Amino acid sequence: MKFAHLADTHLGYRQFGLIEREKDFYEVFEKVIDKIIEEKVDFVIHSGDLFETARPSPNALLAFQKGLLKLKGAGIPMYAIAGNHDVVMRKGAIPPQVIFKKLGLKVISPINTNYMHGDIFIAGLPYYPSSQSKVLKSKLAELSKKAAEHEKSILVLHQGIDKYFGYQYELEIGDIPDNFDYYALGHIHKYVNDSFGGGRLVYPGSGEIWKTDELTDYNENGKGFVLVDFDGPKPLVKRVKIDIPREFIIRSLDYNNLESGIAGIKETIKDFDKKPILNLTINNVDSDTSVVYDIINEELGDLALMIRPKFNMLGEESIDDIINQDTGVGPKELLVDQLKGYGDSNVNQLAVDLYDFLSKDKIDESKELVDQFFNEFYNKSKDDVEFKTEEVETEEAPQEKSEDVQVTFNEVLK
Ligand SMILES: [Mn+2]
Repeated sequence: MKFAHLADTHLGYRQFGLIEREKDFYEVFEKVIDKIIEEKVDFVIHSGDLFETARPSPNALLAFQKGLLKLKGAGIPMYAIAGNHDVVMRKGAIPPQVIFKKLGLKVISPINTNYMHGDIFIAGLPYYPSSQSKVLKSKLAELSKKAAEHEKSILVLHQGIDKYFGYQYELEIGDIPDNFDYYALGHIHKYVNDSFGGGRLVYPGSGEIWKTDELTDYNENGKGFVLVDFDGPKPLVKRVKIDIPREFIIRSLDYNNLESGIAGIKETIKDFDKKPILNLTINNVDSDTSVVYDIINEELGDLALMIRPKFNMLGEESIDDIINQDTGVGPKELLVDQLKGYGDSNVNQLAVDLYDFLSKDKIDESKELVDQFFNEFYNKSKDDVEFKTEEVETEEAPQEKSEDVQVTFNEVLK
């Protein structure tokens, strides 16, 4: 028995508001499906964040339908859970995956937590926010008991785990039952393949570069999915890399050598099939930034899909410079010094930015900054926060089930 495991395809995501980027995500998904069919697997598992939003556009729905029908034509079923992006965190909300049940998609939900594929027990749960981790843990214990009755079992989840995602997680590694043979995880966009219990725990990573902070992992591991050979005593995991349609280029340029810097970039990107995204930092700028932007745009605008410039003015210290400094006695310097022992540069930058804003009483800017940070690094939106207060009632009060909305929800998921 062989299966494919993928996650975080985020269909419908229009990165930077560009239709080209939306198409890139569809293109990668199609390549993944074609490769899966070529590999003649027995089934596919999708571990959540199938779509970018809980209300996908017709284009996103069609992109998935196309893939699902191809799989169906090849006789390959897909098992899927909802991720944090697939569901509006509101009472009675249903994920878009449900639409595809009539086309054969096997949706794993709180109502329908498990399936048998031959003699393989496939169980899972959709994403639970951290405010619900108590409920999540008790449901995991139930699934673990059921799994004990089967020879081979798979647990499908879309959660952050402290061991792999230190900033924000709903589960600690010790919370996860250890009697499954394969842990099909989603949520973390980088590739993780770890030994856990008697089996393997895998995050296949996202299909495309969803945030630019995924570039480090992309350069190391690429993007793609995994194939799992489930016949032996332990699952054998093989990563399949799928080329993403366009490159992301990150460069630092010096204002004083702008011309040669631009020439170097032109040389790098001139033969690319698709126009890349350029993330440029221009240091020592001694002129109006709009003038520098015009030069860059004129030289590179036609060769790039998008240019994202950052300007550091001459004599102005960048956050990186400040964090790297050894000397200094002011409160800000002390803060920066303290942060050195803390290895996460994103959090360091947030702390320094907040210090700057708050010491100037910029309260609104600080709130905005924190919102942005959570959105970028924790995949959290305001919808999630609203959910926390409501969902506690839904899960813990059984009488909620008598509500019309909840009945509809249950029936659709059955
Ligand atoms: Mn995701």
